[in-house]
Amino acid sequence: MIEYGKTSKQSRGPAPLRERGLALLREMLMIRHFEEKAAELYSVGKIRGFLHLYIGEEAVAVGSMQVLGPDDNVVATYREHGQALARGVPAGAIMAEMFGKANGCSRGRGGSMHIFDVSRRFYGGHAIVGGGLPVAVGLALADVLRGRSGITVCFFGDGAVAEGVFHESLNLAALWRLPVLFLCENNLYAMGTGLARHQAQTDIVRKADAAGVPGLAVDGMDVLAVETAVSRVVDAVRGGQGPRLLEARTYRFRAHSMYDPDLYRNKDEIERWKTRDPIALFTAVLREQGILADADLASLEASVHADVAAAVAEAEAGPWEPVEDLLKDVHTPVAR
Ligand SMILES: Cc1ncc(C[n+]2csc(CCOP(=O)(O)OP(=O)(O)O)c2C)c(N)n1
Ligand SMILES: [Mg+2]
Repeated sequence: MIEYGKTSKQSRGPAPLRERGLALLREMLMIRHFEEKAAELYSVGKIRGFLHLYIGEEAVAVGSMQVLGPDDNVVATYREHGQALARGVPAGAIMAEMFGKANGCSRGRGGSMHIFDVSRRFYGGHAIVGGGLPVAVGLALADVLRGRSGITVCFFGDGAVAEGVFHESLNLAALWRLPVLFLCENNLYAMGTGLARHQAQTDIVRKADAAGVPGLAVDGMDVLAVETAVSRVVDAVRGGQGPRLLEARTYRFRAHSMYDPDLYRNKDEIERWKTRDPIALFTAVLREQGILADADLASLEASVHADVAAAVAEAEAGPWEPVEDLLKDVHTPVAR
């Protein structure tokens, strides 16, 4: 039988195995199809600016988000559509944001890299590599000072471990025993630069250890393994033991961004990783256990396609911000 981690969602009442398995699969399929549609819309100029796809990494966002409750904070990077969808940010609000429409979750001002939804404690979307790390530490400190019980999960890439702010953020979080889970999505590349090309120490768990933050690594292509590992480290963080780091080993199947010709990776390497596609792996698990029949998969696919189509329709129908509002909220008047 598939083993599920002891998660907070689970503690709200164990859903039947079949229902939970299909829900996890649906969330991953939603991210995959949402992004495939975004790529298509980018190529016809409906979405402009930068667009970084999460395709291949879906198990990390979906597995980890199962463990979080509404009082927890999430901070992500510019590759954040997956985390935003898994956190429950409405697909239409994300799509409209990418269209630059006023009904976008950041009112069309931020685009793909700046998905934000305070009502769901989803604090970005950060275009600066490592930019979310100190924000996460600040959110956790605010929770402690206000006596709130939530924890903060900060997603960041392997490229961010090269930034000074990574070490500073881990140091402060450890020193003040702040409730932060640093979740490194190690997809082996920072744009076109492989981890071993810019780091002498490529073991990210050891780097965290040096800052006084215990860490763990997990197979980021296995949604159940991610859920279980996150559940384990989150138990420690919630229990007041201070911050933890989880390194999810994953891979992006697409180029860094829509502008990247992807010439630095060996095609065989990409194909090898595709044999561990998180959606295909989990589909196989569910089939083996008799949880998923062909008809279930077909109906999941159909309902996800319908949701993506509805999100696009919402974005298309949304208004543009009036030109006279363009300077609104750009400058704060200084009181003299
Ligand atoms: C401070 C800073 N330096 C450089 C960049 C340019 N840049 C954008 S994405 C990126 C790679 C980051 O890679 P990683 O953290 O591994 O995330 P991934 O794209 O793999 O998800 C770089 C260097 C930036 N946005 N911010
Ligand atoms: Mg990376």
